[in-house]
Amino acid sequence: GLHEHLEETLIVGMGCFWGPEARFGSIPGVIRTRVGFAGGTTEHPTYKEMGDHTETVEVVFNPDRIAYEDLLRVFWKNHYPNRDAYKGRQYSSIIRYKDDKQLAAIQRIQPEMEAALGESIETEVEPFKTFTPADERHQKYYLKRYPKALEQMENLFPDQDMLIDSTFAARLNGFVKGFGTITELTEDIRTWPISGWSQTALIDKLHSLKW
Ligand code: MHO
Repeated sequence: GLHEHLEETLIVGMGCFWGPEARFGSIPGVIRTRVGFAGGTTEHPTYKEMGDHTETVEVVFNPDRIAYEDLLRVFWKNHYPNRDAYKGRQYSSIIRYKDDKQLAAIQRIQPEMEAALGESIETEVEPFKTFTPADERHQKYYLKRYPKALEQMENLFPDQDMLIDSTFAARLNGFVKGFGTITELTEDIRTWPISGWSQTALIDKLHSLKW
């Protein structure tokens, strides 16, 4: 569509995918998030049988508002990126880049993060092949711990896809995990490319939610 040039995608694995979805979902400029499986060859991976895939998060963002480089810094600052740190392939540190521009950014930021860490980084960096979304119960996992609040947003998220694709849900999923404040989110909503009326409706909803 018309706005496609304003969307770019980060695909990373950094341990259990619930936390990274909440963390990235809270960042202004991030449009939507999903958790799923990438990095392997097994067809039709599921949570129970992901084969050689890794738990990953797909972060769709507006590059005019947040740089891929900045998201890479968030990625590397928030997990220990060396392969033996986790319990095997499911929790590896991986990046799947979408184009040469992303690869160049990785090659610029990695040495900076290695200097900060004081160690070489072993994150597995390869071109993107596939991302398979995990089943619904894993999407916006922390927000789903608040069914009472979700009930008050039934009109916003009449089905699971609406919840999965929603910027508001991504922010709230971060908020309940401790990322960001109501004040910051209110200011953020005022910058979203929706009508002023829609912004006000979301802000009213945000301030009236009973958790
Ligand atoms: N709660 C699990 C991790 C789930 S994450 C989707 C645990 O702490 O072992 O892998």
